[in-house]
Amino acid sequence: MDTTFLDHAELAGLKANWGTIAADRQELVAALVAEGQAALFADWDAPGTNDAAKAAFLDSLAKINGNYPGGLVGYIHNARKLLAESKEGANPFEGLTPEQPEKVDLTSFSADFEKYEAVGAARFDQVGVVLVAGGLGERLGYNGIKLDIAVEVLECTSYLKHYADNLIAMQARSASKRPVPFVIMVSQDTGPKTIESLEANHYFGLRKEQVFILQQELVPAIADNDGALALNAKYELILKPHGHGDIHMLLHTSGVAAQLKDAGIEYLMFIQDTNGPSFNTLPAAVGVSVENGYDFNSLAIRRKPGEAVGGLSKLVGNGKEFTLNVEYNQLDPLLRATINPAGDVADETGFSPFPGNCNTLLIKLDTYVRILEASRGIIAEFVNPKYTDDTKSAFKKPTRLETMMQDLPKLFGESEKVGVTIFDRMWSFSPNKNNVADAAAKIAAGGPADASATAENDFYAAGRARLEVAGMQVETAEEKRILGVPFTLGPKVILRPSFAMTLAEGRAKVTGGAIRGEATLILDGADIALENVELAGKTGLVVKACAGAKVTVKGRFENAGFELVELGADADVPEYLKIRGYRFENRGAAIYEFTEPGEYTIEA
Ligand code: UGB
Repeated sequence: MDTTFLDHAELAGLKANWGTIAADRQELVAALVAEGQAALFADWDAPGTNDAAKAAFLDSLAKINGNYPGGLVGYIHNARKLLAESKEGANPFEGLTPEQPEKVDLTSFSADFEKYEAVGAARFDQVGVVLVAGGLGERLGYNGIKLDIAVEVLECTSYLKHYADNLIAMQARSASKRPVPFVIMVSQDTGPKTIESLEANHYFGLRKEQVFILQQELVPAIADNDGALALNAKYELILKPHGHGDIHMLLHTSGVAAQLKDAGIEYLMFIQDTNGPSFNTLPAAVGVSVENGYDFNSLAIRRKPGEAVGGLSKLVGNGKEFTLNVEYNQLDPLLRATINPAGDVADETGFSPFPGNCNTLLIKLDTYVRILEASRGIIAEFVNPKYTDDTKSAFKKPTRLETMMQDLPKLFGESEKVGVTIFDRMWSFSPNKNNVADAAAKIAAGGPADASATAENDFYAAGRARLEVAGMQVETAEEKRILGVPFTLGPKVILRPSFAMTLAEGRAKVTGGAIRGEATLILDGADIALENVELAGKTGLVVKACAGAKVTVKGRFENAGFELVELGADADVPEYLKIRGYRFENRGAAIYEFTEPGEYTIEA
């Protein structure tokens, strides 16, 4: 190797240490110096001083080099190119005008909805689920991993258990009974606790082999437009998160995407860590993708102008058109520059004309693997430096390359088809992202709260909707503000996925009946049938039936049920309660559990 570069005065320390550096590390250092990164190695201490720190520094460089397709040199090249574009003020939407994307509207439970559900439900064993869970709940004020938070506090089901329950329910319904692959992307921040949670709970009934944990790594921060890697201190890089788009790189580099394709999986459904309703939409979304030949199906809601979800649009111009998420911070300027000088505002429907991205994505695996191979999984990186002034020659603080998972269609050509499926918000999108104070402020400003209480509220609302479709009479209780966040007091309905994954299943299992006010109904089991069941007041009824237990429930139940207890802002309670401001107390709900196969009747 040519080591003349070591003769530079600033590299005298490195030169003195050179003989102690392993050959592969020497190669990497030389490559970095050739890329203008000599500052990383300037002023090294003499051998014998800080040797452990030097070794750790080289280890960290080697690790990052191995993780990123194209290595550190590739990362620096990508950074330089993107930073040059950013400096020029290149507009990524130059010449493009937003139009309506191709979309299927499933905001009501129409015959079409059920047709799509039937198509999707027949393919449960051809679907894998990818959960991106590398983010910390900083906005939420929760110290653990978000997957451990309870999606509801009647039974305190964590998001992770809720997702696992859905996978198990999909498996139970498929002809092949093949385990549904479950890919979880974690980060250094969330990985250990995610694994701990899975192991402590015996993988929530999943097989360990069906769960693929992929860990995203941090990327180096960049100090200037030349792509100089930034140091925190001598021998220590500044590292930052690369974004949820890492999932594509990891599915490629791990070989998992190709492996699942070879195993016969046809679609991957990508979901976020705390969007509980994702599985409500899965059967119909799969049906839509199959029927319409979508390679990429973005699940969406009617977006409120200004809300922090991207807008889905077809961008047309420069002889091309492609359907993309325009991230929430870019939508307003794009609209102002093109079709509406007023920017991100409502149309006559009261919503943004552009459907809001739930970031629940259904991707056809065949197409996906092809795109991953061509791109090595590096999907539409971008950079967003904060410059010190208009000359754009220096940054306020080091920046880094980022990537978002919804940007995959940026790599699509004419033959790939992108569509949008719009669902009712309660049914499809109720993330748990904000602490109570921020949620209350968002509500006061007229926006969605996206908080623990609203996520739980929508969980029950989806249960009520399923009962209503099944023909049960549902009378909703009043809405209350708890610490400024709205919560409907009832009925609180949890229909576990074991009971129903499609509207048709609910319809087949529920006949007549009524549920009103603050009543609670929890059903968990494949073979439970309700015949003219009535629950009024605060009555609570919980029925759980193991596989092979066939339970028929009849009559009018009356008991003291579950009572909501408000906790106040300063209550000394665990964080999962603090982030919602209430808990439930069982004051005498009827609870039936059948743990042996057989035929049972519960008659009030
Ligand atoms: N995530 C990771 O796994 N790794 C990371 O490095 C970062 C995040 P945020 P964001 O649904 O409301 C997205 O931070 O990025 C996971 C869409 O871009 O909650 O602000 C993380 O664990 C936006 O269009 O969201 O915005 C979580 O599961 C809109 O749809 C997920 O990525 C918005 O989500 C999202 O991370 C939304």
